[in-house]
Amino acid sequence: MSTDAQSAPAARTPVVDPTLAPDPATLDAAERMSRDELTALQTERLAQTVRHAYTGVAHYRAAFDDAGIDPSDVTELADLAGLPMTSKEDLRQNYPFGMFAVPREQVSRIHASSGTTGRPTVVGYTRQDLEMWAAVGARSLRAAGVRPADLVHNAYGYGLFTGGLGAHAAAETLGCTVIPISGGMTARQVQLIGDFRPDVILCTPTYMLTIIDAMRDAGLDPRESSMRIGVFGAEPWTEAMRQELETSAGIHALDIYGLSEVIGPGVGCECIETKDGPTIWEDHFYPEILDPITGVPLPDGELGELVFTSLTKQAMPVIRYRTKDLTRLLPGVARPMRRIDRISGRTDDMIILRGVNVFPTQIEEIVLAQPGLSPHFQLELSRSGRMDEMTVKVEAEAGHTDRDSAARAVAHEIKERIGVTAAVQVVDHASLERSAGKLRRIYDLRS
Ligand code: DLL
Repeated sequence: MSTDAQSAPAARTPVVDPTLAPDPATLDAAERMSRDELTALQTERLAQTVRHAYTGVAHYRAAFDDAGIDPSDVTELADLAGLPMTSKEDLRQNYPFGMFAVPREQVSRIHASSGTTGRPTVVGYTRQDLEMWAAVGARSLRAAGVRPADLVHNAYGYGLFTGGLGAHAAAETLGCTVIPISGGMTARQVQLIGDFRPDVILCTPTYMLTIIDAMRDAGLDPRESSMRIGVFGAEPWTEAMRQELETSAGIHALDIYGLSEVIGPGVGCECIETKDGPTIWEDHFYPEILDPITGVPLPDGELGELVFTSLTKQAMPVIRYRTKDLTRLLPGVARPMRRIDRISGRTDDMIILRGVNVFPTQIEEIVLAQPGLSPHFQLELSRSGRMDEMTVKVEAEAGHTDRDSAARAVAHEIKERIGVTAAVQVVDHASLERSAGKLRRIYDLRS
């Protein structure tokens, strides 16, 4: 992926602040394993998972038989490369419960993606899966600097979305007090943050922007709030957004990664002492990076599509599930397990504008670096004749008047750094739709 590699965010040099690290005695045994011990555990669990998926799921049995693979052939991690991949489409075709590897009565919980296009993606969990999820979630929050007894304001949406209940169980398991506020009704959230004085907030990065704005609207200074840490995920965000959230709210902003098909929030999480991209909890989720076009595995360090094989899941094991998320695998720093770089985008969200690949995260970095502009922006795609056009609509900061020069500066940076011409409209403060969870960035008016 040479063009995307050029546009990938630069790898950060980790700034290690050991004073923020959790007490090593509180880490899970797997977080302290050597690479060799981890490899042995992964190998054993991979063989079990492959057998379980083959026996329990007709889809996997057919896919393995078609590829001429017997589960007993899988004896080492390198054998993964020969196994068939799984896509969201496979899950849709087996809607609703066809990917379950255990009888439905053994499934304790169902979640599902919102499914804006076509059927939703359904996922299931046994009791043991829910315990594993809560444990990796608790591990994630601890890595992010959350501590037992912290008061946690959980503004991820509750319901079929895995964010709310997933983060909830994680915080309870760590020993925190949880406020299950869910998303929306932002004025009320601001009121309760003032009254309850939480230490931690859990929500999407764009919803945190909404909360920050609402605090200011209420005449409050977000930097004066009780909150110390925010654990943000469920949508791509940038290093520039981290700076914005940290300075506007006076918090540490950490990146938590996950997806429903693999488990939910807590597939990996950033460590507060390094803030250098989510550490993947490799004892449960085995990551690979593939060339998104050819499907060929790429070495660590190269940018491509993230693919996961679950190693311990019972209800819905996944073999080489293609996430469509673009990133690269990096060596472990705060833990021996590998990290991923920030997700630079999803293959789904890649805009191809006159032959150039553009990701919303690239625009985010440019907008956030421009004085006088707020972090709220949208991308509108339209067609004039045979030409595709992109308009960046971005809000001016309250009181900022020189909109023309801000618009020109953003257009110039887009041309310089991405290589495409875009129209830039600086619109009124508070005129664009605010996020209540996962924000929609792209408005495609072409069809
Ligand atoms: O969004 C799970 C989650 C909830 C993660 C809360 C973190 C916090 P899904 O709805 O299945 O699950 O969406 C998964 O969201 O494939 C990515 O494209 C995106 N995503 C999740 N976390 C991040 C992140 C939840 N930290 C999809 N950075 C994934 C970038 C993320 N993208």
